[in-house]
Amino acid sequence: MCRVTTAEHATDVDVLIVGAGITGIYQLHRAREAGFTAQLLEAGGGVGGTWYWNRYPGARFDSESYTYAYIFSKELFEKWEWREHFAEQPEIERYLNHVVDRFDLRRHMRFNANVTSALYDAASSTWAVVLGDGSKVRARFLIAATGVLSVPHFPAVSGRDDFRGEQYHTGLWPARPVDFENKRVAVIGTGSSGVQLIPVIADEVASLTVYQRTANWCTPLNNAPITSDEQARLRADFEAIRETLNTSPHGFLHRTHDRATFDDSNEARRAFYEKMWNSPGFAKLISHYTDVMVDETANAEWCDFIAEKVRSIVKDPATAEELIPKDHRFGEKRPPFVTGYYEAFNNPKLSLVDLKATPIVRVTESGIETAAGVREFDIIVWATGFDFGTGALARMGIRGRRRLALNEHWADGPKTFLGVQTAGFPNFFFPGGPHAAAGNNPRYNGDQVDFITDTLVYARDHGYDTIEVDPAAEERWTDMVDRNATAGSFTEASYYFGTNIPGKPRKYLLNSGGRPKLFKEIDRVIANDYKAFRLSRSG
Ligand code: N01
Repeated sequence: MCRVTTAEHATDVDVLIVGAGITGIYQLHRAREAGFTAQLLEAGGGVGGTWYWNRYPGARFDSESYTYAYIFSKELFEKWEWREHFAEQPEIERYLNHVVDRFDLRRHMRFNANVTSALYDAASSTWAVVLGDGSKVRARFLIAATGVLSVPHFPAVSGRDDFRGEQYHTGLWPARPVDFENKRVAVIGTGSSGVQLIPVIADEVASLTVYQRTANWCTPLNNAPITSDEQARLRADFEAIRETLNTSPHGFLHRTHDRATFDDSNEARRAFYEKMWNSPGFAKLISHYTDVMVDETANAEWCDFIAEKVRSIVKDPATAEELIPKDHRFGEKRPPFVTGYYEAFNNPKLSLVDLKATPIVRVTESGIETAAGVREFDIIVWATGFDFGTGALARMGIRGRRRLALNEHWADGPKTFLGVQTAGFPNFFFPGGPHAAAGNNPRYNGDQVDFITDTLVYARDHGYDTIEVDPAAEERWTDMVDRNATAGSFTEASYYFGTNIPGKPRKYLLNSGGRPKLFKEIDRVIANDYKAFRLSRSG
């Protein structure tokens, strides 16, 4: 593959992957299997990506473990027995290390290898990549599997550096244990990370103050150990499970429901809501009434049911009211799934601060000052989210043709074809990045990795070494994403529109066409002999 003209531009590898998360590991495996030389660079000290950095107490899957895991190998699926339906971070990290070793991928990986710049050289059709330590790698293809939730966001609160106690971000959690025993702890943020962490540390701490700006529609995860009968059934059903995960619109095993909210009597609806409340994870979205996300009255009925549940669990009525969202409906933001979250507020050590009523003024040397006064702390946890979708790609110093910076090309928001390539940046791919997400992460990221690998193989088989998406194809896909952005349930209340990051363009960052649209477009590309791409030979 490495046809180059000068020694200066000789490639070190055919394929250079950035990121040892679930997508990068799979991309490395596929590239190796397809016969390319490959290397993977990872900024962290180990394997896992999101599941390496987010090691805060309570971090776990909210997709079923066996639906989030790799399904490319029957032997792997059979060999690895998940302990719980929704595995906790340490088990996930062990699993990903197991995969890396099982498929002999570690020798192609470099850790603590932070990419600081990546420059496309048009003469040789190669990428020159520079790392934080000054070392360089030249590759034919650059594949950034850098994830959507990999750049933690710290809000611009004054005095953050003045605090003399310990501070952590959930997305940058240290590998050593954090000792919460008898500490006065503040948690800022009540998204999926905050609400997972809070109940897990509640018993240890001396006091726990939860700083909430927006209440969330949390519903139970309903986790459980996987019994030996269930393990046997999972093994026996592997082919059917794989088929469903590879073809369903969301990449889950949950079945869709066939009834709308008001098809049922009040009594039947109440029983159905109880069933949903007790169902695992994302079943509450996928297996719900067909109109719950689209019909306002139907959505309000379900929200009333959740609010009633919160009031029945949380003993202090004022706290219960504060925990019930009043400014958005269920599904407008990504709903978190919880274990013992509402119950934790019955612990006298917990208190809730409503940041809409009393905003943070500043962080002091010893605590947090709000409009209501100062509270002192030993530990502050920032569970304040991420620069979603484009955050990591924007920080890698990527420059394409004529040294155009990716940040400039995307100044008004990402432009992509299938969420895998952008025009003007030949031989550069970004599976699992913006315009990709459509359900269970590893499933659509895996679709993209498969498509990218097949495209590289096609190019090699036809004697091409330069692959660049046609601007018209990019425009078509980007228009589709933007046009359908408001057709789903998410609104600008969600960070999926970039609204949590000051100055970020308000553009939809998921694939609003969903997985069916991705499948359809991939089929079209293949049927048209990859004409959506300009394929050429360098030199
Ligand atoms: O981040 P978030 P996250 N002052 O952005 C608040 C995945 N995930 O890390 O809503 C005060 O959801 C902010 O308040 P508001 C999952 O996809 C999965 O929790 O903007 N508060 C919000 O409460 C998830 O969606 C799992 O008003 C401020 C919180 O910080 C994604 O990661 C587990 C603030 C941020 O919530 C991100 O979740 C964990 C400020 N200035 C995460 N700025 C699984 O279960 C922000 N906030 C698999």
